[in-house]
Amino acid sequence: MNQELPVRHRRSWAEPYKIKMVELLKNTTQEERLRAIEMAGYNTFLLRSEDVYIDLLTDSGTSAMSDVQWSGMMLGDEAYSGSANFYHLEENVRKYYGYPHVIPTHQGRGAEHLISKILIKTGDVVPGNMYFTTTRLHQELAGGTFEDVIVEEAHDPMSQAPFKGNVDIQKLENLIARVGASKIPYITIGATVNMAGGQPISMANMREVRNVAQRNGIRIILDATRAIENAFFIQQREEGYANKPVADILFEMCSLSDGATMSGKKDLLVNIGGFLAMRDEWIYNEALSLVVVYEGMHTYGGLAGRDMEAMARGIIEAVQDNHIRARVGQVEYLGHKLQEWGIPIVEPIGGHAVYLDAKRFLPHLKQNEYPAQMLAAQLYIEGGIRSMERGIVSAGRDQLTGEERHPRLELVRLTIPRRVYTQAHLDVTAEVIASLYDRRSEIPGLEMTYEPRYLRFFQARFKPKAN
Ligand code: PM9
Repeated sequence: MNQELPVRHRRSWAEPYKIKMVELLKNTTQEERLRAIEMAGYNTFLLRSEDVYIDLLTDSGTSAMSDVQWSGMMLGDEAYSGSANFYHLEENVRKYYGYPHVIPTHQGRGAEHLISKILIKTGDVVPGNMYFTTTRLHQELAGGTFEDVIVEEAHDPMSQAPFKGNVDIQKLENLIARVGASKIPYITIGATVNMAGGQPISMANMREVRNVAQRNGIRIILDATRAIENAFFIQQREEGYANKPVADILFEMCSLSDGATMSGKKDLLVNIGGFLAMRDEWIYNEALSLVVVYEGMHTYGGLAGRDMEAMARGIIEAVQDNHIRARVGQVEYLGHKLQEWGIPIVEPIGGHAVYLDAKRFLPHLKQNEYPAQMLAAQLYIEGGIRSMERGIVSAGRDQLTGEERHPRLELVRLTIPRRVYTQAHLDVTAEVIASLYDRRSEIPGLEMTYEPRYLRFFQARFKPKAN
């Protein structure tokens, strides 16, 4: 936007908010950070947050809530059942996402757990536009196998395709022909696609998937975690949507699915919360039975009334065009800076994060030396910046063979929390990355010293390999 104009004639976007309360940050020395990362087994998840200067680990639950959301927290109706805040949440999910039935859950994976248990039988296959860690694990624990049907461009960090989150329709049709529609309880559609670099799916592609699914009697479950960011990309890039509000695009996207799992900790600007939403009465009744076992009554699902109120109010703020433009604009600001300096990142720049391409950043390391894991650790040592590995460690092991999966993307995610950091923080981040890039050839690989059974990236430990 506006990039071609001389700077003085540009009209830049600015954040549509001002700051009322701040949290002070601690500066640490490089020696202190080296000690901290060693204690954390070279895993940024295991650092103490007080030892971090700029925290780009995740945008999950790390957003700054507005005064309107915080005042809503004081109106928490903490009744065991029938909380007024639940009904407010239900009303806003119906209005903006369009699903008639809503069950709150403590966060996104609570919703994934319920839908996987309800719909998947042993031996089933669940296609999707690239795996997500918790989503795939719940599908596997329910007896299913995940099959990736994303377009090939998604695996290429340099492809400039505008919708790298699209489903490859041919791959989907081949899969249905191979295993049979009766073995496919639903298709998971991620919007945006986190593991591909925050890449969007187009409305046209969602419509095509819908047609294939309807022809074969297969449901579609949308992972709506960052669907508002996806709707923004549709507005910016897809023909026919330039003049549509993001809220309308979101509603149309959801209309092409049968239900959704949601982590409110991302798009919806809250520190905790999620929901499962659906059209089908039968699924709703099953979810009503199961939610009381795993989350709590269906009118709170593991959340306090105040959390549901904050999420209900967050929905309204999150779908505003000026909010989402500034949110994605911040991510693009950091990405453009790194591009200008020739630092290898996933392109086009994603919606919630900039992803460093560790394969090109550290070409001297093999994938089984965990280059992205080490790059994330080095970023912390260099400048106190916390990021997250999204490569071989996150991909884990094949459930049948026990072998490590080797994803084509080996990435470090610099995730921007919503409404938290300023442009100056992003400048510092880019500068730290640039100085690390200058001494990249000195960076050694890692070996794993502890591997947990599930979702190993959260708690695995490593040590540098001797040269
Ligand atoms: N995403 C993230 O940092 C949280 C930690 S990593 C497991 O990106 C999608 C697309 C997500 C997601 C979490 C969940 C699970 C589902 N889908 O963390 O359980 O990005 O609320 O949501 C993280 P919860």
